[in-house]
Parts: sequence; structure tokens; C-alpha cells
Amino acid sequence: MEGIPRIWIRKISTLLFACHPDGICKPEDFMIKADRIIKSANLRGHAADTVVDIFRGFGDGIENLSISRTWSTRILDCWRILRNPTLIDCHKELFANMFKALDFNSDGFIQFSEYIHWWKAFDLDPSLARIQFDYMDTDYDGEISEKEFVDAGMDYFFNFTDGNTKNRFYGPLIFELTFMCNVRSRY
Ligand SMILES: [Ca+2]
Ligand SMILES: [Ca+2]
Repeated sequence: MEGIPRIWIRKISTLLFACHPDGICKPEDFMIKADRIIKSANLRGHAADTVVDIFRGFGDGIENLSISRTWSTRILDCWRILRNPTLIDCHKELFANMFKALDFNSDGFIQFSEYIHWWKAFDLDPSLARIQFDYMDTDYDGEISEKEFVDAGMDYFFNFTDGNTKNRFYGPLIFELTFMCNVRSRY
């Protein structure tokens, strides 16, 4: 972990622990999130199918990774990804697909009434959802465009120099870390 910026470790650890309490994402974790979104938003038909298809794709994407690895090893894997520019486009596509899954009414924007279900699927404090929504809404029109959403996702993963980032894409950042145990202290 030496040499990896602390803010970036905190962000990626937050992502990993948001997926699963042990910090190791498994394909089934994505389907649990999809199911929560569908139930929370009471989705039917095309909107529900889109959520399932896209989250299944996320799960398939990590299926080849060894689930016996520790979360700290996963962080090192992510650090290698970050430094591989050929994978930038893959991540843009990932966040674009995430956007489509959350744009339940397919109007080209994520409204807050849609976004709140993503927040609930991760068991995050609903009162903090508006803060992140407004952070992503960089043109202040009250909706999240695909570009705004992708930009926020890319910033979260690829920006490791902003030690005071306000980006909380996967919820409040894990505050303190040890490399040996699951520290869930957050602010
Ligand atoms: Ca929408
Ligand atoms: Ca906007």
C-alpha cells in the first residue's frame, strides 16, 4: 500500500465495503443490489429488466477474479487498473451502463426520485443522498445527465490527487483503515 494516496485508498475501500461487508465483491452481491433497487423503486417490465441485465454484467465482469483474495489485494488490483490507460474506456462504459440502469423512465436524466433508490440499495443514510446528487449536478439543472454521472464515477476512481474531494459516489468515505481488519468507521 506504500505510495498509494490515502484518499484514494479510502475511496476504493468505501466502494469495496459498499459491495459486501467483507470488502470482497462477488457476482451475487450485484444481483442483491439489483433486487433491492427493483423492490425499492417498485420497477416493472423494461426498467426492471434493464437493472437486472446491467447489474448481471457488473457481476460477470468480476467473476474471473479470485474471491479468496483479501480486500487489500483488491485495492492493489484497482491501483494497477488506474495506471492502465487502456482500461479508462471500459470504466466509462461501466458508468454509462450504471446511468442507464438508474434512469428508470429512460428520459436521459437521473432525477433525484430515481437516484434515491441507488442510495437505499447500498443501505446508505438517505439524508446524505441529496448532497451527492447536488455534487454531481454540475450545471445545477436539478437532474443528472449521463456525462455528469460518468464524470463523477470516473473522478471517484481515477482522481487520486484531490485529498479534500467531496465526491461520495459510494457513500460516506471510510475514515480509518487497517490492512488487517474491516474498519467501518465513517464520517
Ligand atoms: Ca430519468
Ligand atoms: Ca445536471
